[in-house]
Amino acid sequence: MKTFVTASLAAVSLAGCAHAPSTGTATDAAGAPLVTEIFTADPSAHVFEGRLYVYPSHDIEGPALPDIAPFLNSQGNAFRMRDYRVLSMDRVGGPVTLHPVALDIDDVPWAARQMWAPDAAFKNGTYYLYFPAKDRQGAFRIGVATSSSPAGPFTARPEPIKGSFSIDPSVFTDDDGRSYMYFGGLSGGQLQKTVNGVFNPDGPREADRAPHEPAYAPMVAPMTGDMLEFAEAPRAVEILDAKGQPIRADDAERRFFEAAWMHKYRGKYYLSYSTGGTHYIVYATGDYPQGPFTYQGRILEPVAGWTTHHSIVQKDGKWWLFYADSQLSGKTWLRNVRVAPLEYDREGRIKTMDRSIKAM
Ligand code: FUB
Repeated sequence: MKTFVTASLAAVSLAGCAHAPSTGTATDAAGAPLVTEIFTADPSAHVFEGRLYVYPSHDIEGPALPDIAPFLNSQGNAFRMRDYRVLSMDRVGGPVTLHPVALDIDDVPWAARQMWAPDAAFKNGTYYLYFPAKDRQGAFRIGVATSSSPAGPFTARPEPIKGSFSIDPSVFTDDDGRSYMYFGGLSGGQLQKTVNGVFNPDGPREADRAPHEPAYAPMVAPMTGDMLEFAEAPRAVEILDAKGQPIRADDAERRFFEAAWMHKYRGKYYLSYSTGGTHYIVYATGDYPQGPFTYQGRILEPVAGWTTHHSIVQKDGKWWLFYADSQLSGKTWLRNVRVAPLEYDREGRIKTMDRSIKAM
């Protein structure tokens, strides 16, 4: 795990009232946290009704969850999240509203623990919140909840999406109206322990894959018209190198780990993701939403903390990278969402950003 040196960690109050919206913290294109009342991470940003909405994980303090049946052989037990709070703002740099609880684990009939990185979508007058959580058998599944408002509250469906597994759902709607879910995450995200959709808690570790084999890949599935189920069985997305060969399992600086995100720029599909233990956000491009994709380069250099997870959105003609780091807390599992301008060069390549906060 990477260690960052910060001479003084800010002492911040993160008590935050869960029941009332609060407004006032200004976003900062220079990268200040969007809110400090609570810890937030894994930001999925969208423009709904002309306003920027951010759907983050809500990190909470407390001891790591126990590694007991049926949650044996878990990793990531410090990420013990129980609910979702939505952030919104008129524009980057404007005041941020921290909305009340949008969905609580007690209101999700099938979920037992660990509500990790969510995403949201809008179709036919309804807002959809997609979220992973462990079920009572210890397997990550992906749920969906609906609302008439982008900030919720959301009402969860009684069962997870059929055929869903692992973590980090993100939903992209193409210009033709078709929507796709990308998902998956290694190690604690269980992708490597789910074969043909069946979760095996004693299944392989990521390291068990031979170095020369293709790396694990994010999954993709088209959504049904009502956005509540997969229209087809999920399949692995192909990520290739410049020679058309699959990125290999031992290619730690380029291979997929978690946090898949799709956006479209000048007619090309950009699949971005985290490389996990090498702590980069990287991207690959392709001509179709389900791939194949060709690796292009880095978007974000490592930030403070082990995880790195982002989203990319256009607002008022400008592109933005939402990301999170652990600079304020000094603890990997207590993060703060930030935002930075994202730029392309003339060929459509994304310029690499270094948002690491150096020793002060
Ligand atoms: O926040 C919990 C997990 O950490 C997310 O699902 C991953 O993407 C990583 O950020």
